[in-house]
Amino acid sequence: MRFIDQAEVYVKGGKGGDGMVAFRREKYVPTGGPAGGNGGKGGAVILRAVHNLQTLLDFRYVHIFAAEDGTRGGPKNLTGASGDDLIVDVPCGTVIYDMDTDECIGDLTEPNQTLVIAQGGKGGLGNKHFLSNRNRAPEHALPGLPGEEHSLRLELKLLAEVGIIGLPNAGKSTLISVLSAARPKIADYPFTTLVPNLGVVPHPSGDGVVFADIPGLIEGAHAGTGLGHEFLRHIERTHVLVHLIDATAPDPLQNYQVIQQELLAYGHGLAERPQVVALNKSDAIAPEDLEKIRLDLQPHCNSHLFTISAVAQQGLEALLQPIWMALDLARKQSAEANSVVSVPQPLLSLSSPVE
Ligand SMILES: Nc1nc2c(ncn2[C@@H]2O[C@H](COP(=O)(O)OP(=O)(O)OP(=O)(O)O)[C@@H](O)[C@H]2O)c(=O)[nH]1
Ligand SMILES: [Mg+2]
Repeated sequence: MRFIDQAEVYVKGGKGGDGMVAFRREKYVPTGGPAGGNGGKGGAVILRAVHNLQTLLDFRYVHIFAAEDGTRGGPKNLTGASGDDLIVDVPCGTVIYDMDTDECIGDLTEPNQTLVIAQGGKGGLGNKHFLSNRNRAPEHALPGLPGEEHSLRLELKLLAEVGIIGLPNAGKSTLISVLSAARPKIADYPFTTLVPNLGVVPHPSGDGVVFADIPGLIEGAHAGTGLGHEFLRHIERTHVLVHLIDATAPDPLQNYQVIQQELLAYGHGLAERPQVVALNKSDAIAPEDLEKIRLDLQPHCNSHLFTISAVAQQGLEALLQPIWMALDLARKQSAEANSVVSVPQPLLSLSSPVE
């Protein structure tokens, strides 16, 4: 199964309508003068972020988005109709690149945020416009201009604030399924999860927080082994990581270290991201063995090591507390940082929501 979080699309603004050559013809007015109207403006292609889309899957089937052309001017000075704008919905978190220059031209993060990606062409002037003292009967009009065209690459970086990571089979999908309404596939073999699953977990404030169950990482993930690099890219934008370790695995400590190593090797600050570490599957292991693993592992963790059973839903409340604390702190810090850092202007104008 291919993971769709990138898509290539071609967008084209509508062509402006042609200007018209026409003359007034009225009874008893022998030389009526030019009366050809201007062509209408072509429609624009506008990308709009919506919260009810989670993937770029739709773009696998439709790649070409062309807005409507303006119609040509009419006689009696009638301006042609403008072409309708074409609004293309994308998931929140879609980053837009120009394929020709590889330049980032926009980043749609908030619901209803829009980006005019291809302007429509202007309508051509009708012959009335060319009336002058020297030319009382202009016989020409201008054609409409073509709309802008771009080949774009859309990239979706999931906007989950909390990422659940760990080796395959650690119980990540099980955890998200008990914390949220998400119902991902769960199975006792590695790489069950091939695409990140999102789930909304209720925050004590009453708000919902998006968690992402990231497909299992393995050694070498940072260099592209397994589904690796793809998914590390997705957790770049999370504020907090929940690192799950299978307590029933032959060597939980080594499992922990493999993931830490991958985060470090990938860079982008992932290794410094606040991490809540938990040993999972406590129901399936004798208490004394569990204690031994805990003592083994705790000195290597920077924070408290939690013990949970996702299946038996034990220890989950305690696990959520440090997640909310770390998240609230990270949100505060990022709000402060955003208020001082000036964001580079995108190439094309980001506009307010479309009416
Ligand atoms: N006994 C026990 N088994 C669990 C627990 N959590 C998960 N499992 C089992 O562990 C297996 C793997 O669980 P998943 O949730 O699919 O694991 P995952 O980390 O999402 O795995 P990948 O998607 O392959 O990376 C399944 O058979 C689960 O039923 C737990 O708390 N206790
Ligand atoms: Mg899974």
